[in-house]
Amino acid sequence: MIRGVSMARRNGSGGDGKRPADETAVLGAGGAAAVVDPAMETAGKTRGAAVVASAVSSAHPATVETAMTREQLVEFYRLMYLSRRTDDREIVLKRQQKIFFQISCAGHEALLAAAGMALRAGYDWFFPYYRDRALCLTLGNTVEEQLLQAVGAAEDVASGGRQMPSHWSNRKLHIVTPSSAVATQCLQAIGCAEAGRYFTRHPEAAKKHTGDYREFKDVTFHGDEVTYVSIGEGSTSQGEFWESLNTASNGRLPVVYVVEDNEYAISTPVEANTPGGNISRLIANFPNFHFAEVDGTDPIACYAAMVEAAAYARSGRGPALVHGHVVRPYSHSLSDDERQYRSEEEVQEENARDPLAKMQLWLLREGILDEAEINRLEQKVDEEVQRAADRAMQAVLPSTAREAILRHQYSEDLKPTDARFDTEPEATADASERTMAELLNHCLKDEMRRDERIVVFGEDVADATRDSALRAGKIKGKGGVFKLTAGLQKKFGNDRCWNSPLAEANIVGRAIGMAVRGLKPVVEIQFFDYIWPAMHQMRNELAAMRWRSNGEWSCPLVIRVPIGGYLTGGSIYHSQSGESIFTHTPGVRVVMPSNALDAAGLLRTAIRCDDPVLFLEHKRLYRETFGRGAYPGPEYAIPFGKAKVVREGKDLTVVTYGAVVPRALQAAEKLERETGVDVELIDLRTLSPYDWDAIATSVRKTSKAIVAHEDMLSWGYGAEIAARIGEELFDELDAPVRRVASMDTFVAYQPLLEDAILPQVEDLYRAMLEMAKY
Ligand SMILES: Cc1ncc(C[n+]2csc(CCOP(=O)(O)OP(=O)(O)O)c2C)c(N)n1
Repeated sequence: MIRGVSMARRNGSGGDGKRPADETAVLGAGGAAAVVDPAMETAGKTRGAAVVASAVSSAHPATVETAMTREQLVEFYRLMYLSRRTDDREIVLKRQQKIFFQISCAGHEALLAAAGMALRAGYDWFFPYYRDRALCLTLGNTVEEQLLQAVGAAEDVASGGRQMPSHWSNRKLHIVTPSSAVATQCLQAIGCAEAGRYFTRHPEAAKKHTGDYREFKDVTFHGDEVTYVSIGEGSTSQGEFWESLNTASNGRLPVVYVVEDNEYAISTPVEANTPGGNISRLIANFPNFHFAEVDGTDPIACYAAMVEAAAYARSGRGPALVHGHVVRPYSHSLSDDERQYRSEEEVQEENARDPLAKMQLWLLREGILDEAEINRLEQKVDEEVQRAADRAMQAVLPSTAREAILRHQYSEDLKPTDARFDTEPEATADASERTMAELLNHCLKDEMRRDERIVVFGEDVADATRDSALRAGKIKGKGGVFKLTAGLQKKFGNDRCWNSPLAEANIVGRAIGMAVRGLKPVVEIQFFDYIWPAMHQMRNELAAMRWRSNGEWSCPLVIRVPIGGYLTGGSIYHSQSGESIFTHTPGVRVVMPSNALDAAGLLRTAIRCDDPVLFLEHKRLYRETFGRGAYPGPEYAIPFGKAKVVREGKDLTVVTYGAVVPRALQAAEKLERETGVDVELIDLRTLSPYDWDAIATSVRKTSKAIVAHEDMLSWGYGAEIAARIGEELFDELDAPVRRVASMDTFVAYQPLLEDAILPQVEDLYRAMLEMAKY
């Protein structure tokens, strides 16, 4: 018997050796393969059977070269078999409890090896799905590397033991670190493709620079590169898939999508996810796309479809999407047992389409390999997998030292706390007092002038998308609902400042993909209240990317967000706070200035540093009289983690930030006037990192502490600071630490209610007075 044919279907609870693939299955006979050209679709025609393209048959009608040599065909089979054998070895290792998770590529090998063969490792860019073992092996990832990830070894190149197996990542090959969240990768792939195009148009921007994040972000790009992204059919239900189609289509981006349709999303069949049961039909009207639907178990058809898709995208005509109908011969993962939700008959039917057995039989039938050659090839692969497994079993495991665990949470190269960001304001000719909004706008302009890698996008941030009237000087332009980005598009062009679709995940997901490539997106979320669609990208992607890839990948960027209430009528959806949700997220820096000068200095540091920064701008402070400042020049920067003592005092400490700063100051001044109590007021300015030394020094002096903020009291930012003061400064305290914050509810519309809900000067005054009595 030929060795490969013995590979029977397995399920999660134990390879039960169901019937091997039906020997009547054939390849390249047309099957389900059809390349759908949008133009031909509209003409009512579907080009069928664009499948057979090999050394033995060359009836392919396409213009691109889709023929494969004998060597390529043999290599194709070897890669498919290598992928399957690696899965099988992992399954054994999981059962032996030597690895801790397993999810396979079984049944998807033909489609993915084809994708790998049609694309260029280290030239094109890859955002693969967890099923993409065969793709990664084809690109040059080794079995040993894959098994090192499975054991969680220190030398695991993908993550150093931080990510589950099948979370492919390899810098050299341009395989970008993924999360486990399905569909987020689609938007990142869009950003990646946009960055490639941007650098092609602005090659100067790619040059190395010292003194900021660019020192650590080398840029490579090719004018004809493409970005690959793959996804399961179930996950196409996620909005981020659709948001990505919007931008790929609108921008005619060189993205090659692969939808791996095995008809199941764990136990949920395709018809429950996709209306009509076929994703190709739903997406067929997106303009500028090349679509292909193919039998994903037919290697030759897959290769032809992938070569055509890649050629289309590479030519700059637009994105391509290959929808491959594959099978899932093993359960979803080893944690799943498909016998609970699939009938024996259904499973048997699918067995006949196992791509590995089909390919093997086809090679035999076509005389490309004989039995002995197949046996030799498979034996060599088996030995390779065995050797890799042996080495992986001996691998050194990661250090459990605290510093090692925390390494790469943030940039190890350039910290925003660095002294280089500590500069004095420049005395300029114009000393007039400017608002926070003005100085932020100046800072954006200065930085964009200095650094061509900065791009600004978000909802309504451009001056005018339809720009002819703008360029003709007939209209002034919008520049953001708060006008913070006014004039950027006009000054720096449409490539550097543009309006995004109204989709927050689209903004952040794309920005991540761009930042991976070395651009510096400074994006805007229009209101903090609407940041939530982007939360998935922010927490699971933006914040985690550097840590999860063990420092191999990073996405330093800035997300500017107008935040907060005190607006008189802002109500629930224009007054939210929620900074502690993000300070509770490792990997992202959180900044919240209270005045114009700090805002300018901190935004500059945010832009020049090497970490992702959430830059929270209090709407109420944008144009306030309080805290205006003179333009501090184009180099003024403030390091993160350095609080400002707004008012020195000796009797009690108030720690606060944002819009509570002016309110606390007012309360403190009133208190001193009326009672002589002398309050020390600390403005944290950056919330993560925060200046513990400043807090501790002050509390040691005053022995009393109030933490005040606008966000809700319970589970808020103050809880952490108060707890730490209690833990570390207990002996210094003369009174329990107190918090002043908003009520534990939303902000209401009616101004009387708004006033009652948010902390006011009187609340702060009362708390200070009571605290002073201890
Ligand atoms: C956003 C998100 N929701 C849920 C999950 C849990 N989950 C992991 S895989 C999966 C099914 C995916 O199905 P499909 O996209 O069809 O791919 P397949 O596994 O069948 O290849 C689910 C629900 C997840 N990883 N991410």
